[in-house]
Amino acid sequence: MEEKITKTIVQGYFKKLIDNLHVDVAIAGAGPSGLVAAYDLAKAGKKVAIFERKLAPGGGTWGGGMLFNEVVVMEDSLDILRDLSISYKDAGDGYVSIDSVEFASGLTFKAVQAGAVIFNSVSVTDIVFRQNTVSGVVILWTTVERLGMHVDPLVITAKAVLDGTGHPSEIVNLAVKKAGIRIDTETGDIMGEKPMWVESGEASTVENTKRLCPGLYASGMAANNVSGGFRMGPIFGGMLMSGRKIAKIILKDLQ
Ligand code: 48F
Repeated sequence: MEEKITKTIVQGYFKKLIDNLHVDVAIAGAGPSGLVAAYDLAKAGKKVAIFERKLAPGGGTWGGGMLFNEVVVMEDSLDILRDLSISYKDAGDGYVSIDSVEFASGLTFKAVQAGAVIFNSVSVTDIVFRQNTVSGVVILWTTVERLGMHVDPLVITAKAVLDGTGHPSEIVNLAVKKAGIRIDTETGDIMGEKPMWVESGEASTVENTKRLCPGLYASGMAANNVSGGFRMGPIFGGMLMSGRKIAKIILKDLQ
């Protein structure tokens, strides 16, 4: 029995890994925007792999606001919640409230059920940059990254790479700083997130969601950081709509 269990885990994991060495879309970060994008892309028949640094996917959703585990969404993104079968309570004035544990687990479950594969505890540490196009991600176990061990990474090639890493926009940062890519922002560089202004941040998260250079896209707070949007705190409709918007853009580009 001991051998059977171990063999089943090892075979199952390595089958998943080998099946995903080349994907249509590689997503860095399993936050709300990355998970919605993964769900839509997988549902549309694309091969999608998400690489998430932490053990638990869900990004900044679990803790609600200041560890009070409720999140707020405006009614303009209710269609996405319904689509994902995530329940919500009317909070009046056009807002709804969601149990953040249901939110995080629902987004994760739906993305995986749609066919996206999540590799958790795996960090994206670099990009593949070929012929002026972002063509994949370089991955490493988070434990190896955190311990600073001198171990070479592995590579996943992809037709499109989505930066869903949240506030630090780590993948776009690599593209700009390491590959010297001029990205599609006012300055051609990362403009940096502005302080809290909820209405503006919610709107600009969706506006700033776009392709930044051949092969590279950003969603959620990564998109906002890159294009200099305001932050918005524990309201998540913009993240959901950003994920949906970037999935549409990527699908169009892959056609
Ligand atoms: O930050 P995060 O939840 O991304 P998001 O979709 O949503 C932002 C909101 O949660 C919140 C907010 C809105 O109200 O302000 O912050 O933009 O999730 C980002 C995920 O990416 C992972 C990180 O662990 C988190 O789960 N991540 C970050 N860098 C890497 C990474 C990396 N280099 N490789 C893999 N995963």
